[in-house]
Amino acid sequence: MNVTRERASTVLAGNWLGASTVPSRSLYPHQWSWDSAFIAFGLRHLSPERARRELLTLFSAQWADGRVPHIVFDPDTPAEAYFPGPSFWHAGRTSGLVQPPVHARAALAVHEAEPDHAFLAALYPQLVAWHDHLRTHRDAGGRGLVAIVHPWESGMDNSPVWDRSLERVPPATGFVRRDLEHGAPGDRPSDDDYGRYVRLAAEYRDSGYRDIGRFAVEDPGFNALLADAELALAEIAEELGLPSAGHREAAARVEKALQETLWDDAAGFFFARDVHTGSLTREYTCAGLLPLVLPGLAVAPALLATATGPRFRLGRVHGVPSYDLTAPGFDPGRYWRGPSWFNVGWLVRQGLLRHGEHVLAARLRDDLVETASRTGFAEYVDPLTGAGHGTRSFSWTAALTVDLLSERT
Ligand code: 2M8
Repeated sequence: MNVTRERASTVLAGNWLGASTVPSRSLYPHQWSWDSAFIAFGLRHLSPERARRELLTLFSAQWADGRVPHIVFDPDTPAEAYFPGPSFWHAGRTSGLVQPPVHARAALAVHEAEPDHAFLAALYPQLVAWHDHLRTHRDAGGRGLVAIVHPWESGMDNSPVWDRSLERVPPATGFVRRDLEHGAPGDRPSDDDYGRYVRLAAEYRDSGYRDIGRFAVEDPGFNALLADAELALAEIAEELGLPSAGHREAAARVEKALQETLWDDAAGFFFARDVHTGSLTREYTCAGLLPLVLPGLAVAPALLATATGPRFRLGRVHGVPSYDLTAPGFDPGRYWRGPSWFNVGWLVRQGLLRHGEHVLAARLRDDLVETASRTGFAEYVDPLTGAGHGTRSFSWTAALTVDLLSERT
């Protein structure tokens, strides 16, 4: 076996809890929603059974209203290992937030690695309920797009795109950050930002996880991944001999709304929209590149031009920078404010392949594999130097490396 693949496999074995995988033993010692989907993309090559278990364990924690919680807490991990832990959320063994819906695509990929109709049939109604939940409970702007109610729901927690919308949230105090025990403060969010996250989460909790509160944003990344997930669901339905047209229509509706609402033609970019003010936040973040995953995206050539231009320099830096390289606030090491993350690089590469950009896709793949291996599967890397940041032995970095290596052979 290839040495890098073997090391990645060892990381995933070390982070396996028996029925799911933690993103990191130290920094994130529970199960995270979109992490598990990315982990399944890698596990399917090592053990399809573990990949199926990963997703089924996550969906065993699905709420009656269809939401898939962003964290499923491990009962055997001490309460003080992560904040906010189970006692904060008042939601049994989960949190009450969500993360981007990449699960249908992951389930399909796991099935492709080792066909298992019983697995698909078990998950299909749960995936349908999950997407329905987003459509019915989160269309805060009334335009057919999902609004996130907390930066954590984007998966890109500390992105500069939330700064303006977070100004109306006073930071909470009187809690102990656990993340700083494992991560360098210069790599992590500031205390004020963390205080705002805690305040927002507490307010949402106190509304019974119902109210769209002070923070409601239509994020192009989240919505593009939902449209892609509907396309995956259509393929799953076809595998199961079920009607699929409804899923393709749902995908087309989100894609149309994305283009009509969040696309700025002059900028050649998708921006997030603050539902409360109705205006676009004109920050160039990697979330705005994620609509590339949609094969029918009409504006793909213009978006690719932005991706390869000075703001992201795709193919000429390490990975895909999380934030505009030319912005004054660009910080190559700080959480979601500049560094490159492997899941984003992997998703953008999928987009490149879907739009026929094979040379650029190959360059990005080689870079991702080399960087992951050299940094000990870092959580994120400096796009300019390739230096590792955040925690190491990070599960999705290892899993997506296995996936990229499997494709190559
Ligand atoms: C980060 O988010 C968590 C909160 O959910 C945190 O900062 O404590 C993000 O990078 C997110 O995308 C990821 O899913 C999570 C676990 O890896 O960590």
